[in-house]
Amino acid sequence: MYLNFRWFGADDPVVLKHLRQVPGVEGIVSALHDIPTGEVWPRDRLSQLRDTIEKGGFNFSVVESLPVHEDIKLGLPVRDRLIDQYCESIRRLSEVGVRVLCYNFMPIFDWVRTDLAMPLEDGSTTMAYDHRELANVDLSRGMGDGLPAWANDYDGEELARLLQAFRSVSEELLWEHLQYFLERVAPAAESVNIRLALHPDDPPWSVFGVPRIITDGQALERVVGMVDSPANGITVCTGSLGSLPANDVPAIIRRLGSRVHFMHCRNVMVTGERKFHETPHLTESGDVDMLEVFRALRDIQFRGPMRSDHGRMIWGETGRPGYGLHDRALGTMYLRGLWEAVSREPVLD
Ligand code: DNO
Repeated sequence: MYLNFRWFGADDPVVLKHLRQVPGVEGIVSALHDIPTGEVWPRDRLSQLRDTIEKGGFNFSVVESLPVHEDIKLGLPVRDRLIDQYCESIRRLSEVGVRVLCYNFMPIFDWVRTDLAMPLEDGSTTMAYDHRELANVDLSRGMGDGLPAWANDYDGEELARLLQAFRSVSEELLWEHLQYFLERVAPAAESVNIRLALHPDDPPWSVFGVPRIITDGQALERVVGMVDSPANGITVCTGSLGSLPANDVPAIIRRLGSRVHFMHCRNVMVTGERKFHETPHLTESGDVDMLEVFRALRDIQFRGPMRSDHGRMIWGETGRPGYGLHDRALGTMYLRGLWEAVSREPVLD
């Protein structure tokens, strides 16, 4: 395992020189966030990003995300050109030394929360989700307004068009579109030594009537079985999977084995049916047994990148919800400590 930190680039309020002071962090997870989905990422922008990261003392090890265009998820004829462009971006990532690519296959919406600053008893704030509150969201105003849709920012009109288009895409059809995509993208990634890491849907159920398929261990096994390439793997996000109590994350890790390409570690507390909030990373704070997650990672001899996922907002920090410096740094130290402990633990048969 090697530790990474997600950094959003030059306009991130979190700066690389502070990340240097978090012991154990070797790599940066980043992306070109301003390139419209579907366009090939420019070489000069990628090398610029790599240079900045290396000057800061880190490796540019992971890209999160290279977003998949909605027309690929819809299976439209234009997908062939879009997939070719996706493969070209992958080749360029390899040229700047990136080894892992995290992406998702959630239609329209990326991760969704209904409260970005729920107060916790300790005076911090955290993000929360309550499925019943989706009914109060006015989608005619587009996504910029109250919904954290990080990869895309469709206006009301575009959103209405997409919601309509996905109405005729069943879960099975979405699976077919994923297979079509992977059959073309996995060989391209394999040939340039990039490991794909599909992120589970967050939350792991349908939102706003749009299908979501990457919701549990069975789905993740289906993904890796679809295209038998060592490049075709998974981001195991403990928080996304953990918001569905039936998901046994350590067992999922053991079954996926060498196809776990990237780890996102955070904790959640499930407080009702399709209702949860994020907590500190510790096992005792939420429903994810982080120690058992780490034992599973040790047992599969995980050598890939890991990052501390969403933190609370603590010590008065403001900024991008979930992505401040302080609580992610605390989380990082906890994860580093768990790794040290499980690595030294005697393994019983
Ligand atoms: C949220 C992130 C997601 C993730 C994408 C991966 O904090 O985990 O936005 O980056 O879903 O494609």
